Amino acid sequence: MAGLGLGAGLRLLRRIPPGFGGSRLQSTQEAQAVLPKTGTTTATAAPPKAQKSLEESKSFAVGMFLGRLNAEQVFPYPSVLTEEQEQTLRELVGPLSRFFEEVNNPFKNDALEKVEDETMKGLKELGAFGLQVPLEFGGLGLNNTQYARLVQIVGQHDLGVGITLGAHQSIGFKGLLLYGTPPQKEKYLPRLATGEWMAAFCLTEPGSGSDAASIRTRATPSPCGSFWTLDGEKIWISNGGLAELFTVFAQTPVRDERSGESRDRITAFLVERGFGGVTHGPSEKKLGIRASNTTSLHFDAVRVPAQNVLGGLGGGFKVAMNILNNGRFGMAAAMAGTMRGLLQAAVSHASTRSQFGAKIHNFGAIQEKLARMALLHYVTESMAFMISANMDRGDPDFQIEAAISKIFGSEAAWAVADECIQIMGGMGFMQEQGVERVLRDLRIFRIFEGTNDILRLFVALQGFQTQQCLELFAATAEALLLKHGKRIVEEQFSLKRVADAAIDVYAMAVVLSRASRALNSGLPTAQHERLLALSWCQEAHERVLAALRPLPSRSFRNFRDLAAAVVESEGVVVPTPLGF
Ligand code: MYA
Repeated sequence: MAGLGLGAGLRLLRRIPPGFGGSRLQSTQEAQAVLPKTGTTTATAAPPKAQKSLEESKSFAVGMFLGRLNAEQVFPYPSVLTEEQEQTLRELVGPLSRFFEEVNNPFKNDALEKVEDETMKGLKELGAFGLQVPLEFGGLGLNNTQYARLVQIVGQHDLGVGITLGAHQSIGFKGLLLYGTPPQKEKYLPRLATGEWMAAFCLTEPGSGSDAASIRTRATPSPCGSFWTLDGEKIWISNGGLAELFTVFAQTPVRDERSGESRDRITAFLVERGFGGVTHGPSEKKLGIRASNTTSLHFDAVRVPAQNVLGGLGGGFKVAMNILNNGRFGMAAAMAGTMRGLLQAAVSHASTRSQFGAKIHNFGAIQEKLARMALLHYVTESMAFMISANMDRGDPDFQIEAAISKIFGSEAAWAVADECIQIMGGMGFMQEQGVERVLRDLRIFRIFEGTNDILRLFVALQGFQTQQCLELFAATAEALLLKHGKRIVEEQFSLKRVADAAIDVYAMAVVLSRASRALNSGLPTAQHERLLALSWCQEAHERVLAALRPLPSRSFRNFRDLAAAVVESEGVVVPTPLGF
């Protein structure tokens, strides 16, 4: 695990008292002391607040690891829209859906490797570039729940367009919304809201992917203090070739108040293309989301005014993390939309295609696939709107849940696309059906905005930091901590299983909540939702038990040895059965 600090976990483990043998933290204060200060905020609020004490945290996921059922954030299933907000949303849903059905052409965008000019123009007219920008700056002023509903529509029709819009507002200028000063907002938001200017988020570098803290782009202060000189290279930047405004993360010298020494810390900057010295590489050739623009970016002695520091000197790592935390539910919403479209395509085929004298939806093998696809969709959609509502209510702790929803949604959508193609058989493999494009587009969602592997470590380690867990979590966590001590952060085999169990427990709570609401309100779909929830929970329960069952360390050692041999041989180790 060289290079991957997940340092908060390490720092925590350094604080475990010598001889820690399953004894729990004595007090909430002790537990609180080891939790990272992962302050978060809603899109339009002031900069993130410090994390409240564990006792006060309403997060279901934090509670889960504390051995406490924090039901309040999850039950009843939240409804946050006022009548007016619902009305505004209804007035947007129709035109946006029609736009995607009648104007946008995902086949053409994919083939052209850009979003068609007419489509871009139409999206701007609809206000799609400023969905969450406050009204006073020319945006639509939507909250997270309203945004999620619209993102679903985009995700259902064209993920390439979704990334163009998402890279702009979900991460490109989200930092400006979260941390911008009033003059920064006044200067940039109006142009960004209309789409006159596009934005991009510049974190990743050739040598820095998952290990975000290792970036090498550097900003040096001028002697007079009025500007910074920015130098460095960023890669795989969505909207890199289109954007006029970049949120750029760079190392900066920061004086340590106590020691007086200068050390490097990350700072975020708002960088205009027009500052000079900003160039981009050619558009990358990609497996999917081809309609979106991806390029490298080069910053060569760019003069950035001091007032363009975003979120304070040295605060850039937290700025980056909180932008990502705030955007992740949007990915789950987009995935829920994609699955809705895929299920429609699969059903349309299964209910018209006859084989062996019957429509194929009558066969058990197809029925199981359709049912599982519906389950995965239901869970993802329930998570996305649960989290957006939690954020809209001002619940400060949602980052573990948001990471869970991103992991779950991206894997669910991949599985649903795969099964959709399987149901459609040879037809699904053909370009003209459009599902092969969706499959290609979906592959990146398990990789970007934090790989699912890194996010699983984040979920498990954040949970471990509380040191007390629901019964089985407690037993597992303690056993693992006892066994591995400070080296637990390196035990990725075990951490993955704990994260998988946490994801399943959260998914169960969310669908139980949504189905209960449907039953209590007598919705026409209530019985169907009850069945979805029950079916999901039966299997998820078994998976949790299996994931937390101690695995013989031999299994992990075997994986390690097998991988080492493959690496050593630079590929397959054994010859063919013929021996040559
Ligand atoms: S953008 C590129 C995405 N890149 C990443 O996601 C990078 C992944 N890496 C990381 O996140 C970090 O490096 C990790 C930490 C997590 C591995 N929230 O010592 P540490 C705090 C708040 O553990 P490290 C892209 O892909 C921590 O508590 N705080 O850090 C484009 C500690 O604080 P303190 C956090 O070991 C996609 C400090 O930071 C968090 O170095 C395009 C240091 O922690 C957190 N999460 O590694 C998408 N994590 O010092 C388009 C850590 O106080 C959008 N900390 O104890 C599409 C939208 C959908 C469509 C929309 C349609 C409209």
